Amino acid sequence: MIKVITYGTFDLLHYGHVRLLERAKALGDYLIVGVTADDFDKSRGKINVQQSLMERVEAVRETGLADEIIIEEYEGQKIDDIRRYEIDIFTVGSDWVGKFDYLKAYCKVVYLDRTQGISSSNIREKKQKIRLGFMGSSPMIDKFIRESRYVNGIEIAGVCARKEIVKDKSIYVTDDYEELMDRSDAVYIVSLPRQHDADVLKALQKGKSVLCESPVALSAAKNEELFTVAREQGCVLMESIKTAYATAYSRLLLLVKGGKIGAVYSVDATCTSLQKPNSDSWNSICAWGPTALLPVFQILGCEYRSKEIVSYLEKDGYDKFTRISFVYDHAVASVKVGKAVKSEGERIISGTKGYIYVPAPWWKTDYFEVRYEDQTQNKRYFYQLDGEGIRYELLAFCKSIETGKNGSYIEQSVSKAISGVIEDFYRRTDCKEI
Ligand code: C2G
Repeated sequence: MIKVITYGTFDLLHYGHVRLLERAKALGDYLIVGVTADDFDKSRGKINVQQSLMERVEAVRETGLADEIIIEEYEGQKIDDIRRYEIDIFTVGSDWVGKFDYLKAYCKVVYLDRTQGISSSNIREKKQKIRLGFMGSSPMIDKFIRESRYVNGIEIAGVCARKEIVKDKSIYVTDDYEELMDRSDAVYIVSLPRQHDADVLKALQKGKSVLCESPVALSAAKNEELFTVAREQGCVLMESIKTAYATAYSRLLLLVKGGKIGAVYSVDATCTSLQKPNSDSWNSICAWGPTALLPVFQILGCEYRSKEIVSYLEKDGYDKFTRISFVYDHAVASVKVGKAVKSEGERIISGTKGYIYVPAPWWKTDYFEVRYEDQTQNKRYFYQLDGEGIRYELLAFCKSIETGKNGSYIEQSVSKAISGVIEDFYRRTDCKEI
């Protein structure tokens, strides 16, 4: 019996894929098809895959061409599979010619002509594009513009900011927010925090979906009102904290929630970056507070018993450094944020079985360790992070707009709690100064 194997993403299965599978099948008596797992696709830069792994597996199964379907999850798995399944022939489309010659040491390698004129990315491109406008004179604008180019279906509508902010001179720049919104289907807002709620409301009232850099609003009530308006308008309102979209961050949350370190009794997070304050500066609690608070609220919840906000304030109320301590019914948390104080940007989650250590800069990490009393049990995790997580955040935003389903990785309760803490900072509630 001649056993053949081939691999692919098989997203939005089309006749190019089917023809490949038919010819692969004809090479032998038994065809194994390896469908790539989401994480594996992400690690090799394929972030725009529309269908879930199971949808893609089902589509391949429905062709009736595969005698067996396996999942391709890691680099180098092909060699393992060829040995394990005693494969005689590896085959793949001619767009890969030469790339798998190394497999000739294990089996015959056949490159089959790729079917011209069709591809999953062409099909994706045909989808309705989302014209995305960018609002705010912040260095984040350039990062988001650059990252939006990795997301199928985004068309850059323009930027409302000071001209010098936008490095790419081919992009339309205006100082008129109304005009920007008229050219856009959705906007990314990174104006000054005190402008956020007004900028968000204007966009929602014009029927534009919004991805707003956290905090969405400087009060819990205003935060809630904006999400209500979004629902009434049938628009998406998503909080932007890129850390939430880093694979390592979301995998860490799953491990914690799955009990990997036992009951969590403490969450500690520090975020600092020295920056000379100027008129456009975000203060420490707005610049870093949302990121530092995210793991606290996502792990311990938003119902804390008490908190204390201690800040090192300038005369104008600009906080150069702020520490926020929380007491929960069965846990404590502490976050330290600073734009004029430098510290170790680490995150530590302490539990009854062990703890998780995330090294600096934990907010754009691709790596963390689960550590135990018996150090031989320690585990290290690495998940590739491209673009600090921004492209995945933009992808989630676009998918939310296309599907009408909330694809945000940040619960609305967390968004509201973040706005609530910042509201108390400005009201000087639960606050002290040093
Ligand atoms: N294919 C084809 N004709 C097309 C499109 C795709 O013959 N018009 C072939 C590809 O060459 C590949 C298979 O169909 O052999 C699956 O294609 P994709 O789903 O795009 O996945 P790809 O990443 O190209 O798969 O590690 C090997 C890769 O996973 C190959």
